[in-house]
Amino acid sequence: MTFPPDFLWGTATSAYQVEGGNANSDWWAWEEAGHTLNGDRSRAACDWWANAERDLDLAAELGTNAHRLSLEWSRIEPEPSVFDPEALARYRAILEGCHARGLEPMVTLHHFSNPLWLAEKGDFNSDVVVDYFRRYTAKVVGELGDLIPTWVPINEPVTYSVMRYLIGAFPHQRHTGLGALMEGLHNLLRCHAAAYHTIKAAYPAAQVGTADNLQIFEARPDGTALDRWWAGRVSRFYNDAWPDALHTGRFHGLAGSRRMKDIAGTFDFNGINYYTRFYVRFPPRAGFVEREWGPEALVSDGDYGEVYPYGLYRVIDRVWKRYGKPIYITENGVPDAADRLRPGFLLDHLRQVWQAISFCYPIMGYYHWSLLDNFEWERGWSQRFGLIALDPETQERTWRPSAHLYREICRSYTLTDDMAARYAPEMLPIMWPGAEPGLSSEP
Ligand code: IFM
Repeated sequence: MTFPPDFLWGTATSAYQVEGGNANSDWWAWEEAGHTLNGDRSRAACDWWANAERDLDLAAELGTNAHRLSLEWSRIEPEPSVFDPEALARYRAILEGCHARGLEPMVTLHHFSNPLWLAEKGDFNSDVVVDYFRRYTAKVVGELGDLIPTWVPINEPVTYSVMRYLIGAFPHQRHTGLGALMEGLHNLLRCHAAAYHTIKAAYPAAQVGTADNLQIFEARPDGTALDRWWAGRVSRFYNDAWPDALHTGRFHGLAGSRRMKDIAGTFDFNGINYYTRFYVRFPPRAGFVEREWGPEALVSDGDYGEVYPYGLYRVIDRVWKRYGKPIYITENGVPDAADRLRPGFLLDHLRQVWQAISFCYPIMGYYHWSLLDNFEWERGWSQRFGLIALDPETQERTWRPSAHLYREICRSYTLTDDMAARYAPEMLPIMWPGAEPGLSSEP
């Protein structure tokens, strides 16, 4: 299974999860207040603020040619309207480091973390956020724009809002509940549009898009008609509300829709962060989705979810049919400390991407989440998504078998039965039924 020669092979990280020491962020205060599993703290995380270059070297050794990273707003603007030249210089060095290693950067401006001062002003539940976000973006564009070909203003806005306002697992101020969620999403959309126009005014050729957490929501096979109806509602809100709004300029909330100025068409590509499938029942029990799966399902660490590769093909198809834009897989990965599932996960998800490309869906690149284990938000260090294992105490890095597999894939632009035979033999009958291992590598 061969990929196009201009395909982008990447890994993805986010600033707060890897940099360490982000004491001006609302997440730092949230950790201090004891809101993470086992009281875990990010502390030095993967030590990127001091030494991102060590891991960029690993990304290059992996054979990748792209990396998705984010900028930490609370470092760049530690106080309202005060920008830190040293932080900007450090990001310039990191971005130059990407280019020097042949890693094309995709940069996210907001990945779940806010400056504390902004949180105190009500962040996305206050109108002031839009102007602040526009100014922050303008500063980044002015200082770093020459190094950034591809931008994502906001990572996973719907997930972020659900985690804050409905589940309460992410830092939030006074505001929770559905009303606050809708208001927050509305302001996030305004921020996205402000960033899009700011970037495009300075760099018309830059590509600006989304990174939406798109999952499969469906009724269990033995579910009722009501379950199926509810699954459709949940999917339309969770998967479609944000990209639909950017596409049409109309935001469909839970209680009706409203037209928004200057947002229609403010994306050049769809970024898909795909992880799993959720079964949905009506009436919902806790929250609005269930964590359940069939008896055969492969389930990742901490019951994060089932491994459901075909779901990636399904979300690609949905996004292409709705929006017709180029597509990047901006995240895809699995928490799997023992690397029990990841090799097969990689092969089978990439097979879905290959199949979509073969059917002429415009998939431009794939960014595996994540390059190395990092701080997994409210679940702290309990979930290990890295191709490379990290011991946060010693900062020791160890290649998991799937890192070696990904290197073979990135270097050869292929998936072969021989790779499956060596890294994930259980995939042979699934991906190459009837094949004898090794045949595809014969001349
Ligand atoms: O670690 C997160 C990331 O920050 C956003 N997408 C999902 C990942 C795994 O949960």
